[in-house]
Amino acid sequence: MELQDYLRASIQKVDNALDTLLPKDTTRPATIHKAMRYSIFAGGKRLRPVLALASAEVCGGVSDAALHAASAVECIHTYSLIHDDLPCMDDDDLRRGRPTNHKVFGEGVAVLAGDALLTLAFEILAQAPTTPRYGTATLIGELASASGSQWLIAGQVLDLEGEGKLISKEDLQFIHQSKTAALLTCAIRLGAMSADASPAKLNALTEFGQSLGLAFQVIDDILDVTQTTEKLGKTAGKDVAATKATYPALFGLERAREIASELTRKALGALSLFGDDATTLRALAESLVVREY
Ligand code: GRG
Repeated sequence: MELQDYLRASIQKVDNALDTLLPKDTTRPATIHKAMRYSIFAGGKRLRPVLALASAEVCGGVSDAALHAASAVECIHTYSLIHDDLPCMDDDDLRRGRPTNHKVFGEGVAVLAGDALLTLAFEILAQAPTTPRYGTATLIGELASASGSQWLIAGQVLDLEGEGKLISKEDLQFIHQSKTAALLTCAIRLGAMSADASPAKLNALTEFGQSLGLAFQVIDDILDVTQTTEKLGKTAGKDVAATKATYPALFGLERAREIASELTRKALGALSLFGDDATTLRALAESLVVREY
């Protein structure tokens, strides 16, 4: 199947799952459920859920078994975007091509919509089918760790503290690993777990996720300086305006591009164990390095 067709079919499955798993927007209190659905269905790329589905398949499983994991990770991702856009964080007006959650629903409801998506993620994952190797506690522990104060939130804290400061290459890499690569890797690992992946396959996919996640954030840094707000669906040039440490700021645009390609090659190398079974994951990784938004 061509990558575009695979993406279309997978995104449709994920959207259907999210539509079933999120409370209806008429459920009381309607405001909070409208706000949650507003950001979840705002047209994100659904990269993390698609990676979860493809990782289940590469381990010999079926994508449907990974839908709870995929949806849970997308809920965490969307909560982080809603909170990141708040005036007390990045203070942004535009996300996924639409006014940010707090611009539409107000700051109080936006905070609560983020909180509710964070909590719902664990409720969804608690309902995920389990396998002989991976029970509910393992799945929940994976998501809690990736979203917690040593990964996702660590990245955000260091990002906030690093504004306007000159930071080292090592610190920048740690921020990117924490705020981006950890959740992306978690999506991949949870997908693999839904297929009862062997430890060797899980390790290979973890390495794949860590390199791909870092490459994804380096490219995100590059797009912030090379693309328009219209194309990105979020405000371009924010990193420069906030004097944030980024790969282009630290290494220059050309070297940042090379680093993204090197990381993508490293990610592809981690898939060798899977041979031809990893065609979809390879195509996905290759498409990310040339993406324009
Ligand atoms: C816990 C508040 C809080 C934040 C954690 C994730 C994060 C740190 C902040 C969000 C903003 C940001 C720059 C995150 C880095 C990860 C990233 C590139 C997010 C955008 O992901 P895409 O491009 O977004 O996959 P879509 O909208 O397509 O889903």
